Amino acid sequence: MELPSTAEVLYARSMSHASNQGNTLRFPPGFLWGTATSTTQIEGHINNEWTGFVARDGRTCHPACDSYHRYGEDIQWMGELGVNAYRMGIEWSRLQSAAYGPLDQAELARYADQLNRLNAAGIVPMIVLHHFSNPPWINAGGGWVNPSTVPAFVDYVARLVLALRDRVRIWNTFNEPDTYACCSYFIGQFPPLKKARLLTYRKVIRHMAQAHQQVCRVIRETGSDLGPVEAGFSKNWTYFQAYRKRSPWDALAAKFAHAQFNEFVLRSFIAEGRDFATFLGVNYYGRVRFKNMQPLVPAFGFSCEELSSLGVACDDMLERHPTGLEFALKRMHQQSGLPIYLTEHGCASGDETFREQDLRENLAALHRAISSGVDVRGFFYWSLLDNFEWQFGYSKKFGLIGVDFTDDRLPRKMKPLGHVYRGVCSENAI
Ligand code: GCO
Repeated sequence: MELPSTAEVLYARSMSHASNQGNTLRFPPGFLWGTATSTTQIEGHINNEWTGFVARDGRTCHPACDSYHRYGEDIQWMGELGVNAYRMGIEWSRLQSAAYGPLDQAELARYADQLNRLNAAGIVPMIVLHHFSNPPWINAGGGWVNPSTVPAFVDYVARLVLALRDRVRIWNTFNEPDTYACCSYFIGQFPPLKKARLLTYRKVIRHMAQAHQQVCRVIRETGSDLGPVEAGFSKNWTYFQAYRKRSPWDALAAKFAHAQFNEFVLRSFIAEGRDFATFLGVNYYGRVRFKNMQPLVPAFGFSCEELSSLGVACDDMLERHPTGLEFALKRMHQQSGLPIYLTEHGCASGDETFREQDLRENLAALHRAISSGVDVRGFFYWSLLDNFEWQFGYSKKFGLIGVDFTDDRLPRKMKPLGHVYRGVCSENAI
């Protein structure tokens, strides 16, 4: 761990906006408290590479939460939570039916209506332009392996940003390019289910980084009627470590994962985005430790009980590592020199007490990072709703609002953690 410089310490002391009163941790005025979702995971009625994909629970992404029709109700739930921001996707495959084609006006009007309602409710939208899905005609051409996807995406974004500049001020270019390229081309769990194609993985990252740079430029040049326009991508930061420090193979696996999935991606995107990005998005869940070259996480088939007997505390996906958040934020702030939005953190579990503890510990780590001078401007809880968790289907419960997927009417219900989060939003504190 690196020690802070004197200047950082002085800056931290002079910070008056994040304060600690008694046991209450106060966040800076104007801090954004939001939730996050993605199109494929909640909308339903979608035509992209996930449409025919059958998840491990035997189900597909249709109709998910049917938010395509029920976004009005979802916004009412956001009102119940008291959030002042919402990170949501706009689905490329709905808006363009061919490269360089016009935007579909009916689909654009539906998103415009959703944005009008959010803005009217005082909920700042942050729009994600790419979240693990492409239109079928992009996939038919090889997706992000094909360099011609870059100008096609830039063209689409230019049209979209121009059409929505009166409704959107914050644009999130790519969500977790690392997860997307790794799951699609290295561990074979996302379409097109390719394995061990390291060079392809790196090519996809490079193309996305180039597109990121170009769309940030387009976004900055187009501007927004709502105020200073913001643009940035979201990096998923996972700690990769050996379970036993002295195991050379596990150390090697961890080193490889860190180099490819953290360092290479950050370097590529920060270098490419240097001129035009205005923020860095960070998604943080926790840690993956390797034992006998196996990642010790439920997402790779271990049970939580088994892992807990090894001292590895997990939600239904990954190992929790709240203290790591503070250092991840410091490190990325230093490397990028940009303000940060924590664009995702969440916990999947049926145990709401465990989830509350996870939220408290992660917000405390976030608060420590802010107090020590890291410029973090908002936090988006993953997720607003229980939803379609990619290869796992509907079994991972990340929602603040529960959805009953066994009932065709898909009823929503506030969960205990939703009440806790409502308190955080209304107090700007925990
Ligand atoms: C990701 C995505 C989300 C996930 C969430 C929980 O990180 O994979 O941005 O789509 O659903 O992170 O795994």
